[in-house]
Amino acid sequence: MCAATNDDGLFLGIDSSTQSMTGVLIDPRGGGEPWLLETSVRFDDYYREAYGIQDGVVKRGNEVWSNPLMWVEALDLLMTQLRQKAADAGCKLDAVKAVAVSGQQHGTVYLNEKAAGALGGLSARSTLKDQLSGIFSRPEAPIWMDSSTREQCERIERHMADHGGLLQVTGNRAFERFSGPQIRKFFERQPSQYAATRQIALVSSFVASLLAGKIAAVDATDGSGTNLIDIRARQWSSDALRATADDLESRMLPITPSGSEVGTISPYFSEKYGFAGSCRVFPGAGDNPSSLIGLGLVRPGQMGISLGTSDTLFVCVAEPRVCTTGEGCLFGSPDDTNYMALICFKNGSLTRETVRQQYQLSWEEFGALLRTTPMGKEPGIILSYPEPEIVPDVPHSFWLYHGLSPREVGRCVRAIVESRALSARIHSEWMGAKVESIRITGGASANADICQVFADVFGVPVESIKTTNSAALGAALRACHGHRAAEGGAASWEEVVEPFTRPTASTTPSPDRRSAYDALLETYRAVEKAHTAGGA
Ligand code: XUL
Repeated sequence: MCAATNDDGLFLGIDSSTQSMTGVLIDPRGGGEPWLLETSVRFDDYYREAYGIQDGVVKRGNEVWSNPLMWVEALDLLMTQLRQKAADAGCKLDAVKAVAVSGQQHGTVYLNEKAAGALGGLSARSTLKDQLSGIFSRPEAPIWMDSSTREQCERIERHMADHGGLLQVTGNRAFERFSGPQIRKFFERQPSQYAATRQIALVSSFVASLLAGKIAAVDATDGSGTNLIDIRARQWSSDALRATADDLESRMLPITPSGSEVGTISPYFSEKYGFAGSCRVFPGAGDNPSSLIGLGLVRPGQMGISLGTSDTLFVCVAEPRVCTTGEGCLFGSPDDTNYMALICFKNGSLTRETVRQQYQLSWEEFGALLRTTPMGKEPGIILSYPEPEIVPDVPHSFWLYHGLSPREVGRCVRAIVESRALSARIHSEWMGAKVESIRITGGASANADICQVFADVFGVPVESIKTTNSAALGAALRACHGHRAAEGGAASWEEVVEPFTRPTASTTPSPDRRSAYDALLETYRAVEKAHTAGGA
């Protein structure tokens, strides 16, 4: 039951991810057990036909996009669900003091000259969708799964070679999924639509704009996933903007610290869903940076792993150390001081899901096979790239079985999970982190057998927290921290995150398996190197 009165205050985080939109409402001063309420809209359940999506996206070859109008529609539905669930728990949305957004990183939303007026004039008598369908200069939003911009990446890198180098300036080499190369492709291929684009938002800043009823600034964490930012100054780099498209500076919104308020919530949400007019809106941040906060990783050296549509591994770092092998990323942390080093494997849940479906297993059966199949003297390896992969750089999809046959069901289940964990360990070596424990999140982290493999491969305890929606929780905690700072309270990040990020389960590594995995690590490294150009 919600313990908040209107004076105590609740905080809301909204995560707009690839496959769903999730809201997490928290009551930080509830006393006793920290209280949170979660609700989600899974896009395929409602919008599959209307927007032609599968798993939240549309694919054509290596182009992958989603539909920003679908996100607009989903926000109304999420708010309806949230109001109901909050009422069931005995509280009202007028107790929400502040809201912040988390969004899948790198995706871009193209707005025309009508957008600002339409956002500012929303009427609660109609829906968001009906009022905002005309604000896009491009109906699609290319997203992080798109890998179609290799040429644009090369052009941007070439231009930046004379201007300090893209990696050194922005903290990242040109990645096909990053916003800059995507914008460049749009500018090159659809010049008249580019000309009709007044502003370019990121997924997170777009959803924050809906909430604030005005076009919201981009926060430095999501800005650092664009290849357009000066990572140390946490501001747009004019050289990178010039390397990307003409007149881009006038189309990008200002960069703002994650902790500075965008404004108050639009009257649309107050009238329709009962939010107080004073409810603060904080900027949108990337989903991985939000997860960093949502997992409580506010001290340099702490590591998190998210097992979702993509698998990501990230570490909170004090210095902006770039990855010279070109496979890792560097983003700002939403604490506005530290940074986060990250690697992103595009083929996350799809690899586990493909194996599960291939043998028609339920998740319980998958977990049982993982538990009961012994490691064996010569464990098998599966290189699994159902989609072109980011890390290592694999331009064309393929599967490879090494030392086992697809007929060996139990060994394949074990190999698919082990191989993903070994890959995570190898490709995070550049971060140089001395890890004492790992916080794990994302859908697959609910599976204790999968957590055990990660604990054994890394040789450290793997801890999970109360929710697997760490990105939305991170947004809610950012809202809480930002609100307290705006009210003149000097809450430390540790204080804000601690009650919600205490480990609720911890998986201890087995010392015997750790040494077996040390040996298997080298076999995996060799197999990957032999079969992929970008192998370790
Ligand atoms: C990170 C990345 C993905 C997206 C989707 O660089 O591309 O993790 O943020 O969640």
